[in-house]
Amino acid sequence: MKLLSAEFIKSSVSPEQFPPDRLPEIAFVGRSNVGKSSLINSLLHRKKLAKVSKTPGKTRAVNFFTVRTSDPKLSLLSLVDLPGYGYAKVSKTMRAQWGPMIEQYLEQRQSLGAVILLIEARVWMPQDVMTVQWVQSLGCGMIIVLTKADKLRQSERAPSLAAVRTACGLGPEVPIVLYSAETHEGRDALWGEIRTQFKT
Ligand SMILES: Nc1nc2c(ncn2[C@@H]2O[C@H](COP(=O)(O)OP(=O)(O)OP(=O)(O)O)[C@@H](O)[C@H]2O)c(=O)[nH]1
Ligand SMILES: [Mg+2]
Repeated sequence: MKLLSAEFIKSSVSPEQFPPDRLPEIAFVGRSNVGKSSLINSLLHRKKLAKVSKTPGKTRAVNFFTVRTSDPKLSLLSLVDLPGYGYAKVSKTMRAQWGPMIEQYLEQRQSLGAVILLIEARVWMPQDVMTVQWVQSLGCGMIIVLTKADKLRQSERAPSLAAVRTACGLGPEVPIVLYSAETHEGRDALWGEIRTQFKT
């Protein structure tokens, strides 16, 4: 599969601003700083399409990207970078706005074909487990990505995968991909899973 183009479409701070619900869509969900924006850049072979930051809470809006690929099943797609959850330092008002916006997006977006749920390998938390269970209840395709795989020792890789599968009560049908946005490990595997899981 070849990437033909990738472009930023718009940034929305409320559901009324979301672009039309037309293209098959993939959403990236996970805690602040887990690596959502970095993963989007890595998947798209771009360095700065989605804004990355060391400071958690960088992505404060819902950002939409449009991607064309040579794969007939994934020829025209929308990718959505959601703000991270669980970052304590943002103001209460902001958190009160984000939570419902993310929930509303995930529950109401008709064209949502798959959710990529990011969890940082080794440092996952109870909130991640709850999010996995909630996303599963939405009924769209779900792929778990364990991020920052470059920080794991070889001996930690298999146990990290197994620990997340057990903690989240995931059956073998839910794919978990180890990914590093630094080395791009997992990129082909993740595109393969997107192709398989995508509900059109
Ligand atoms: N070592 C390593 N660092 C990573 C990786 N992916 C992301 N990071 C770093 O983690 C930090 C956060 O990355 P972002 O991509 O901005 O995370 P995010 O989930 O979009 O964060 P918010 O927008 O705040 O929700 C940055 O300092 C990245 O460089 C990875 O695969 N390996
Ligand atoms: Mg981000």
